Amino acid sequence: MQISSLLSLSSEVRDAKENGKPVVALESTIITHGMPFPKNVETARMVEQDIRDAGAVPATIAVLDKRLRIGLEPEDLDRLAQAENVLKCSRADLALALTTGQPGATTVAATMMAAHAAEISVFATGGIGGVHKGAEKTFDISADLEELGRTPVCVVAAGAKALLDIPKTLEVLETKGVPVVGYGTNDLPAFWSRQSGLAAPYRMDTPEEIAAFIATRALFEDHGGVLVTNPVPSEAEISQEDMAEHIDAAIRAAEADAITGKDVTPFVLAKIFELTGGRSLETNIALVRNNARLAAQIAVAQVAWPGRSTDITNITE
Ligand code: PSU
Ligand code: MN
Repeated sequence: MQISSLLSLSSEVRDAKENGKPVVALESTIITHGMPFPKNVETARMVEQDIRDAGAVPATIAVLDKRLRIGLEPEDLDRLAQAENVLKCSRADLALALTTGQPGATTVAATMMAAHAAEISVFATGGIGGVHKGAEKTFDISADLEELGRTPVCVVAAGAKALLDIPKTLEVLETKGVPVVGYGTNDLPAFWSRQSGLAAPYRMDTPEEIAAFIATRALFEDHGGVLVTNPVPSEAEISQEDMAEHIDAAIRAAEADAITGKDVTPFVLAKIFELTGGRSLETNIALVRNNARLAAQIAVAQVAWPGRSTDITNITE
């Protein structure tokens, strides 16, 4: 049996694959565990359309009926967004949802695995998981970082949320050999805010430059992922000072309720939405759409780059 026997492509993705059109992967945990209904499904639809408008094809990834779905038909997206027993699937959980038949939403880590299996190399999301504040005590480090270190997919995100320990997250990414690119910025974006106050390790200013960089990196075996951080549009930004107290309160609430493991991120996100009275949700929507547009531009630019060739007989001096 091969991984391809588990995949089901949407009609749109199948057509794109057959005709060599650029495809952008999208995760589904943001739909089921990251945003409340009905904003979650409205956003998912808008994000898919943003990708089409930029000349690429969206592939929202999830597990339904024991199939790893690469692209969801509109009725499946609605079904997923309203289902109540959805398993949050990271690397550890993906095969479980595929075996039991429980619907599964994919995190950044699991979406990278699925995208790679379907030969999709660009993926747009909101924010990645990272090293949580207090990780020196809790050891809470997202499997997303491990996946970025091993799976060759370019993830476009708005940086790391300030509920994470951003300096430690950067250190782990460096250890795992993940290039972190600031798109049009020298300062690493911090999700709701355009700036974290930390330097972005690299800066690139065009989708073409990013596509060329990915193609060069792909010439090496086991090169792993690339993280492109794209600042939220200024008009939707919330300053770090404005967010700080809400983040602290949300983390304290998680501690008080003894939330651990994979429940931490969804719990803290829901608490922050509640505390900001929906303002953080509007920012979240704006930045995901912005990332989808950039990911589509990168996927379009990649068409100019031929795939990896392992023929070493044509080595030149
Ligand atoms: N950060 C966000 N929104 C999200 C997530 C993270 O701003 O929806 C989701 C993503 O799916 C990410 C996952 O991959 O949470 C990370 O979860 P954990 O920290 O449990 O690895
Ligand atoms: Mn965790």
